[in-house]
Amino acid sequence: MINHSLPSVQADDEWSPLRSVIVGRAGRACFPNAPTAMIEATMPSHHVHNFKPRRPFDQKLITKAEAELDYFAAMLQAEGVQVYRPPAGVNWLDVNGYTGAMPRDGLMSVQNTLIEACFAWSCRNHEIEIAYGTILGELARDSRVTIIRRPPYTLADSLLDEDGSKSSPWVINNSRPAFDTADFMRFGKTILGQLSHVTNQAGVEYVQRSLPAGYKIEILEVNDPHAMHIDATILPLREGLLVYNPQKVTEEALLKHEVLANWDLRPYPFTPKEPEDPVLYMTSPYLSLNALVLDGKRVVVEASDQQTAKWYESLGMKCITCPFRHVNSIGGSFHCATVDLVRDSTVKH
Ligand code: DAV
Repeated sequence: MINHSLPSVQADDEWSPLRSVIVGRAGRACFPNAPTAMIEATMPSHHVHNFKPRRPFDQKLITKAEAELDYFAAMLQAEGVQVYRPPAGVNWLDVNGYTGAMPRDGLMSVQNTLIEACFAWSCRNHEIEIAYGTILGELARDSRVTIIRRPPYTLADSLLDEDGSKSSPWVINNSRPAFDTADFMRFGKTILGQLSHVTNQAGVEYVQRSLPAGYKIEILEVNDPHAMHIDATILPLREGLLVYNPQKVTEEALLKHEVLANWDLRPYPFTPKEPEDPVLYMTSPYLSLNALVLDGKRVVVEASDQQTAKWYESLGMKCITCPFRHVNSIGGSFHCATVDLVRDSTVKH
């Protein structure tokens, strides 16, 4: 299904009206089997012991997460958004993988280009092909679109120094490009990114080389010793309004970026706590900032998160609520679980 009026990929910010999107599916999701040093660097310390090789998430948790993803996808379709889904029932245990519920980590649209991540975690090496390969094939039928698949040299298993030494704050070295696409946020021609335990300088340079002409990456200075993904640190709700996690980034750091010069920058005012059931195995409790904006006026918020919904409404947004706590438990919220493929940009940034 190709919409012939718009390319199958055309999006360069986080807030213009959403027309087409991928919504993930959990499948038989497992705790990702990454080296202990990588898990310890990134995951909540009280959950590290759960990350054992070939350990699926609890089936009841997955069943509920799938139902939430289906409901969310149906809600987007009812809003007129074209929704692509990965195949149902992928057994990630068989392939020693993680899940198909978190497409944002591995795919990023910039204008008419879709970039595949060069994951640092080798248990994710086949995730994009298995979960989204068919979708990418369909999108690629549009000759106006460029899809940049991960080249084999970026699969080198060289990111951890054998002697366990570290010459930077990050657990990975710079021996080959590594990045998760969730370490970048699009603000038009400027993309703000962060270095993290899964994104190195070579990865940032690879993304920069892959961008369409005229687009550039700027690295945001964050204070996040466990950094992995920037999409619970900053959230642009519309052009000119950004919410940020004051534990991880300062207004001063944000204002170093020209693209945010005239923006209203609002620190998230609450200190969220991890729910008791289901727990957040893989993230901080700041998932309210991991939201999906439909069109700069409406934002999708987790159904139980009334305080955030009220606050976003006080900032002039309309909130659409959707249950998502079981998806949250396995790795992220609405931003993580989606990849926006087409947004109607009216403003040229
Ligand atoms: O704050 O733990 C969550 C984003 C996951 N993609 C965090 C980052």
